[in-house]
Amino acid sequence: MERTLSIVKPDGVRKNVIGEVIRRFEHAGLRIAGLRMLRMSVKDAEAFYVVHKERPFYASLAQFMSEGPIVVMVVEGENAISRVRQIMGATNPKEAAPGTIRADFASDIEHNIVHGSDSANSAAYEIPFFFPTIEIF
Ligand code: FUP
Repeated sequence: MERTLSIVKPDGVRKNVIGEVIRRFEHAGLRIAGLRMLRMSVKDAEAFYVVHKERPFYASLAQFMSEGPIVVMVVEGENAISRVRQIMGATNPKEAAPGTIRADFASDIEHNIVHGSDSANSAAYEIPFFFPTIEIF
C-alpha cells in the first residue's frame, strides 16, 4: 500500500472539476485517505515547490498556486504514486495522453489542473506539508 499527495489546483477548482478528479481516482480503485480545501499564501506555495526553486517558472508557479483555493488529498492504493500520475497525464497537456485529466481539462503547462507526488521521497515531504497524522484515515 502506498500513499501520495494530490492537489486540485486553483484552475481545477475554478473549472468545477473537484468531483471529477476524485471520481477518476476512486474509479481506478484508489482510496481518498485525507481531504481538505484551503488557500496557500505565496510563501506557502514557494515552500511546497522548493525543489523547483532554481527553475525559471518558480515565481509564476507560486503565484498561480496561491491565487485561489485548492483541494488537497491523500490518495492511497497499490502503486498510488505512479497510478495517480498516469490518471493525471503529462505535465504539458499538449503531450498528455487522451482520457487523462490534463488532456481533458488543462489549458497549458502551468495551469494543469492537478498535482501528484512524483516519487516516494516527494510524497514523504508533501503529505505532512498539509496533513497531520490525525487527518489521514
Ligand atoms: P508534474 O510533476 O507533472 O506536476 O511536473 P513538474 O514537477 O515538472 O512541475 C511542477 C509544476 O510546475 C507543473 F505542474 C507546472 C509547473 N511547470 C511550469 O509552469 N512550467 C514548466 O516548464 C514545467 C512545470
